Order: sequence, then structure tokens, then C-alpha cells
Amino acid sequence: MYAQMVKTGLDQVTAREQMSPAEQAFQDRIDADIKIEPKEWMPEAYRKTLIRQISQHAHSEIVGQLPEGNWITRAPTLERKAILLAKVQDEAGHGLYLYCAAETLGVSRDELLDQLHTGKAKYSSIFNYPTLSWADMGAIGWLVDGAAIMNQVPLQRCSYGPYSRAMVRICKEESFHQRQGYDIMMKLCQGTPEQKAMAQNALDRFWWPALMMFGPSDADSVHSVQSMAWKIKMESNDQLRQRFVDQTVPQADYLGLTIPDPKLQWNAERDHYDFGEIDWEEFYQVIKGNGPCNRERLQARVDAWEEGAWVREASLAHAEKRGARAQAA
Ligand code: FAQ
Repeated sequence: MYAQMVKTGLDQVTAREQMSPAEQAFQDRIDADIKIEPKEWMPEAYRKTLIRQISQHAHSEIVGQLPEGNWITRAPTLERKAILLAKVQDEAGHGLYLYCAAETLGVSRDELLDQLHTGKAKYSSIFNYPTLSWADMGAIGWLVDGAAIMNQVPLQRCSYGPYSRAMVRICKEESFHQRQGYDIMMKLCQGTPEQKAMAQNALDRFWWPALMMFGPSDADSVHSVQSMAWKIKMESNDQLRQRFVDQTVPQADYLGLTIPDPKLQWNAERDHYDFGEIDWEEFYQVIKGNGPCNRERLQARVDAWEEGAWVREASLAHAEKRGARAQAA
């Protein structure tokens, strides 16, 4: 329905009896936690699923620079500005490691960027929401990086070597990002009533979109079962979302902020928080391109690509000149 705009050629999970001997041997290696490396044989649908997920992840990092980039020139102190600048640069770095990991699967960066610019490839829904106040920098670090870490820590153990290794460094940096966001929230919550209200307002706007980052509920997740069998995903969307809620509610309590969910309550029997229903209609509208900032975000990326054409051309010309000189020598 809303899925597979980038086709992976897979519409159902392959049962073991339907696998070829090569596919069975491949699955055995996955089950034994042996990493798959770039030049090794892999089923075509595994390769395409990885390209889809890794490139969407890379696009999310790159587009994810935009909402925070909006506040660099308006950070309240020089120190906050330097920290935010470093964080936004980290996101660019994450995008680059991830595009490199995707390229090891035989796809070019130009193809991947073309899929982003033409709207074929997705990026995380969360980056289609506006950043209206400085407190949003706190909410993004605390909640958005917090959700990203929840999803990415297990991916350090995923089956594809280059992706799992990229995740190790990314997770270290994301954990610094999460702490800087929480630090902004702490400062605001210890400040004036207006500052605390600003923090509450940011939480009100980012809470539900942060829960949507984990994707559709398990019952509606198209790719989860096969991706988990291949260890491209290590845990389901709902498992990770629940863990995020359980971890984040006490952090909101500590700040003295209220999570905007009247149904949120501790369930001692389940040993987890119960929480209200996500507005899935909003989620699907955002991933279809109809969120508050989808057009603006995509346009910013397309403009950056077009305005940077002269840099790519100059670099190529320079590389060719050096190559010709080296050959002549
Ligand atoms: N937004 O069958 P599933 C970050 C799509 S990094 C948009 O469950 P899957 C760092 C999904 O692609 C954030 N689309 O799919 C940062 C599929 O469509 P397709 C990104 C979504 O792949 C912080 C369809 O719905 N992290 O934030 C979303 O098994 C601060 C069906 O869904 C990653 O990418 C969504 N939220 O599970 C940067 C982590 N959810 O492709 C800057 C790796 C689902 O068929 C500032 N990715 N869809 O057209 C994953 O773990 C998975 O890909 C999921 C989705 C969990 C995102």
C-alpha cells in the first residue's frame, strides 16, 4: 500500500522448503550470527532490502540536518551554538558512512540521491515537522536521537558487516546527541515559567511523531518478518517503541513535564507502560509526502544538489587533470 516504492522484489517471507540450496546455506550463516560481507553471495531480495533500509537511513540523517540547521544562527549562547553545529555535522557524517555502506551493495550514490530527490525513497517521517522554538532542539536531541538510538543499538549486531560496523560509531555519537538534548530540556525546566512552558510545548509537539519513528505497528509492518529472519532488523517496531516509552517516561517525570497522552499509565502486570493509540492516518499522510514540511525539506535537498553541481564538476575536472599528469610523468 504505502510500502515498497523502491522495489525489493519480495512480497512474502520465503519458507525454508522453498529456498534453493544456496539460500538455505545463506540462512544458516545468518542463524549462526556469521556476518555477510560485500563480495559474498547473497539473495537478490536481501541485497535490495538492505539497500532500501540503509539508504532510507542515510537520507534520514541528511534531511535530519535541516530542522536543527534552522536554529544554528539563533542558538542562545556561543557554547550552545558550537555544540549544535557539531551535532549537525555529525548527522552529515552518519549520512556519509551509510551511503558508503549502501554503495558496497553495488548501487551508486548518484542513484540513491536521485531516488531521494524524485521522492521514490523515503526518509524518516520525523523530519517533516517544523522546529518552532529553541526548546525543539532539546526535544529533538532527547526524543528523536533517543528513538534513533533505541532502534540502532540492536542494529550494531545486524547481519551485514558494513552496516553493523557503521552503527557502532553512529550509536556513540547519537548517545552524545541525546544527552545534549536532555541537557537543553533540563536547563529550560529549571528556568523561568515561560522557559518551562516552552519545553512542555516542544514535548507536546514531538512526542507522537517520535513514537511514529519506529514505523507501523507489527501487524501492519510489511517488511519486519523477513527483515528479522535475515537479521537486517533485530527487533520489531512495537518492541522498540515500547522500550522507548518505558525509558522515556521516567525522564519526563524527572524534568517535571507531562507526556501528552491521557492513556499513559504503568501496567504492573505487563511490567510496561500502556499508552494511547498513535494517529496512523497522520503517519501515513506524512510518509506519503503530505506532512507539514515534506515539500520544503525535499526542495532544500534538491536545491543543495543543484547549487553544488559546480563543486562536483570542478572536483572531477581536477581529478582528471591529476590523472592525466600522473600518466604523462
Ligand atoms: N518514516 O514494513 P515497515 C535519525 C516505511 S535516524 C518514514 O515497518 P521497515 C538520526 C518503510 O520504509 C532515523 N517511513 O518498514 C537523527 C516502508 O516503506 P518502503 C532513521 C517509514 O523498513 C536524529 C513502510 O513504511 N532510522 O533519526 C517509517 O521494516 C536527529 C512499511 O514499514 C533508520 O532508518 C518512518 N518512521 O521498518 C538525525 C533506522 N516507518 O520502504 C538527525 C533503520 C516505516 O517499503 C537528527 N531503519 N516507514 O517504501 C529501520 O529500522 C526500519 O527501516 C524502520 C521501518 C523501523 C524505520
